[in-house]
Amino acid sequence: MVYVYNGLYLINLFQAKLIRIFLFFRYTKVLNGSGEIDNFLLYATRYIAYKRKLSKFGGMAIRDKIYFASDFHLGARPRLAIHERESRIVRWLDSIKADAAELYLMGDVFDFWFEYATVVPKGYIRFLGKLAELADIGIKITLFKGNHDMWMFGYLANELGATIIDNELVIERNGKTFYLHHGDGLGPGDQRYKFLKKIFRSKLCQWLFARLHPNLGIGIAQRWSAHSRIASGGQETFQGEAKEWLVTYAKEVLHHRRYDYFIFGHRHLPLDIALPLGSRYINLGEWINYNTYAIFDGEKLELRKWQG
Ligand SMILES: [Mn+2]
Repeated sequence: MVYVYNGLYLINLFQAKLIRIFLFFRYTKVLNGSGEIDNFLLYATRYIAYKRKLSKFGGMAIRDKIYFASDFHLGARPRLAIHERESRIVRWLDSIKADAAELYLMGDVFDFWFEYATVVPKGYIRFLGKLAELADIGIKITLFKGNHDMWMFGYLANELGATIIDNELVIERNGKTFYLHHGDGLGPGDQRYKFLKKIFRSKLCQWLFARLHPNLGIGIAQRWSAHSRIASGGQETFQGEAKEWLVTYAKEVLHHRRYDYFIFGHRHLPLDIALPLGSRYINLGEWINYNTYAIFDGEKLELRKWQG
């Protein structure tokens, strides 16, 4: 170790170097932003603080958009590998992170979901992790029960702070009114499903199902849901306005009360149809064939396709 004498103390060369650097900055004068002469140290400190503030502000765009998507059917196994579909959804969620205030996932997010008192279905960790990330930065998440995942109870509400919606939800944003529903069991016809929905949603049915060992219960459910058209990758076709039962349903609702937008999933077909009274019916499509979602920017609602 080499020591030098600085007039007061014996210090080593490294310390001497630090002191020289400090003195250089302390006594070098610079012009600050207001045209005054500052010492460099003060200037540098202020400059760094200013830059940090700027990047914090600049990096945090104002989050004021509302996003809607539906029918991911995570866990269904048509054509594309399960993880590819999951990561596509995760990329989309990541892309909305910058400007989303609220996210509405409108049912059939999972191809099957059941919560036992101490057990939840395996899988979807990247998806759930991304949702948690969105929730943690303050994006409000609302999950609707679909016909495939009607058995969501407290788990996702606790983990994500998400709001779970049983049936319809009416919201008003920026003076526009929204009628939101997964879309199952509405409109004319399909008496069989409407009956089954009542049974499946009953406390007794849920209690009985929970008595089955998860390997058995979830196994049966997965085999059943594998028979659905979406699980085989099938695409829906437009039936014409008169036969589209959710159009009929929305028109019926409009007799009693006007909404600007009716947003549904379930139909697995992206649709944007003008209704009476300047209202619109939006169907969010699904994420096996279409990858569509809706975005509300405070003034207009748009149905878009995720290309990422
Ligand atoms: Mn569905």
